[in-house]
Amino acid sequence: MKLSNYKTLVLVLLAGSTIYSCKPGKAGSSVDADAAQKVYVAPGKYDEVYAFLSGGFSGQVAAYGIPSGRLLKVIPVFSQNAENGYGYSEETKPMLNTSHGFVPWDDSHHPELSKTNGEDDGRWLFINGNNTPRIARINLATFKTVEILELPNIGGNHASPFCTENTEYVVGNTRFSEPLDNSNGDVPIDSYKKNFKGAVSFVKVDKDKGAMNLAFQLIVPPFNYDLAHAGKGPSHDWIFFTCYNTEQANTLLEVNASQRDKDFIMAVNWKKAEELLAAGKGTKITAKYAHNVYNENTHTATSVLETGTQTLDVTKFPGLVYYLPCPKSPHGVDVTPDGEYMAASGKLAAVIPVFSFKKMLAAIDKKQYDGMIDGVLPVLKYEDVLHGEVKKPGLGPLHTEFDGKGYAYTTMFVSSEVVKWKIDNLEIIDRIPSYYSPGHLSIVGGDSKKPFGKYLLSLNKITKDRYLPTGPELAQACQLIDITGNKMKLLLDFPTIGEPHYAQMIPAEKILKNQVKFFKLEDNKNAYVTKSEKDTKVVRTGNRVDVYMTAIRSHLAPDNIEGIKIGDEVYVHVTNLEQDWDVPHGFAIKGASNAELLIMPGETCTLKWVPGLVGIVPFYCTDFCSALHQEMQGYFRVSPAGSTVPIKFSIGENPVTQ
Ligand code: K7E
Ligand code: CUA
Repeated sequence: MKLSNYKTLVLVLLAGSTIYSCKPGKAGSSVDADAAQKVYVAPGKYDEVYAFLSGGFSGQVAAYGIPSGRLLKVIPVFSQNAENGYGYSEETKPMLNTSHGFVPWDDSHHPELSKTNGEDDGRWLFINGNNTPRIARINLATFKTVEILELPNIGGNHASPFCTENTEYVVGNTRFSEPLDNSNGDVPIDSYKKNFKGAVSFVKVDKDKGAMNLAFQLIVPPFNYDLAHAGKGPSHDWIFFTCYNTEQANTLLEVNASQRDKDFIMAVNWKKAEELLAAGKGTKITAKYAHNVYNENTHTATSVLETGTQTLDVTKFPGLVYYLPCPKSPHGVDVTPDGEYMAASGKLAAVIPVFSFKKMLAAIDKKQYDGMIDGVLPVLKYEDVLHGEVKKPGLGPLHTEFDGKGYAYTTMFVSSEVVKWKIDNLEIIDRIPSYYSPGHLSIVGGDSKKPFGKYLLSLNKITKDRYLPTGPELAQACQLIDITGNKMKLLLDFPTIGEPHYAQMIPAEKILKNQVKFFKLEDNKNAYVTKSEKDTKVVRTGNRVDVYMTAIRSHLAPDNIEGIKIGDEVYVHVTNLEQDWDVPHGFAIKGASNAELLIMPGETCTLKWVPGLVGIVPFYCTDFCSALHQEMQGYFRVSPAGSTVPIKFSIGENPVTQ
């Protein structure tokens, strides 16, 4: 979230508060004496943990090694990435298709690891596109984005993507309620209460392949839905969403959506939704949304425009949703490893309410409600569902994770600290200042059934005075905290890309064992693959020219190409013939209004080039691949439109004689 959202909050909370200081000053940090030793990963040694941080407004995901904080890779997801041609190559452009056309950017907030039996399994990482609502899936064997599914009927895919216990679904909910896509959206904005709706998307995930499809959407009241977490163990069938703006305001939300003393946690019984759909109770509505899949055999993405989705209007099916009152504009909702408690964080609340799942079921049984929403959706009584409140936790609680030893850790945005508390008796055990204003935090496996504990990352919003200044915008901030002892210990600050909202951390061995080192050339099914140098060719079809090129240390073949004319569209399909780990080749053409290609061993990538000037145009490999990398180059000859220079290509002809 952006700081401006907090202006009112800060003012409200700071009035009358002198205990806490949220303002970055020249605070030193109490770094433990052995901190350096704990984060030192000797040259040649691997880190213990992978951390995947959302890039926020960069639209990407970044992978870091923990405890060193070393950046390992930026995984392009929603934004074009010139570094490796993602979203620029012909093969990957379709990944960024949407119902609005080609959208080369998004705002990514919440990475979510796939789960098996409630534990992180290291197979896939999901992440939300917040702005143009989408969910992406990254294959953690290749660190490539392999699927992006657009979500219809919603605006701001913020409460997303959260996995159910066995990744049966990844679920997303709307931040901005809006008229459904199949209705007339040309309505006055102040007809909000009448015409606007929320929609919860349930995306089914194939158990073996990971393939996603939008199974159904629940049509819900037009609140703003913020975050979610699925149940586990006893609460397996449920998923919980925070909602704010239950006032249903459509303007000046910082005031109008903060009127009520309590907003809600919406508890959804997704098993029940499945039963209703199986019984044919769903209503199919038209909706347009793109579904983009990257095939790892053809190394090519395809984009399909889907046309409809199943829906269930929750007001028509009793028992599908219940509301738990939750103090003041709740943000995060987090379920304990045993699936028994839900900790919620009200941004304007003075306590952290912790709800009991068992009590929630009992309250549902009792049917003594605290009123109904829209006349039919039960609101449970706060006292009936409450396990208890963490008192005086600090100011501006946002997000909570767990260490698996009975403790919870919550970020306090306004009072700039991480607070450790005990789940059973709700006592505060420890607090540690963070520098400054933490949003999410992440513990290794901290939202799963089996937290690994050990490390906590505090993902901070302000870095003033932490790093060397870099002009008006300072580096983004992250802090590593040791949670092995009773007291938390600050180990390390390290800067990150974009704005890291949330992160997921996982022991490295779970990812290492599946790593793909190169793509087998024999399995390459790209339509334009060239499997050996002798098959390289240049083919003209009208004004389209296809160049079938290969790359291997240290030449590109062919490397002399003539017969290209102004008015041509040239597609250069480069196959990297290497069959070894970490030998990508790059490819770039002078003046091409496009990025380079970075072709993995065994892969084929295509650069589209429309030559604009007559002359000789050099091309070369951009990745320093061998001692003779600088020799890995060639020339196109571009002739005027209507020229009769024939297509000609070669390598090694016209040798130099002394
Ligand atoms: Cu709290 Cu988008 Cu997860 Cu930012 S959200 S902090
Ligand atoms: Cu291939 Cu440099």
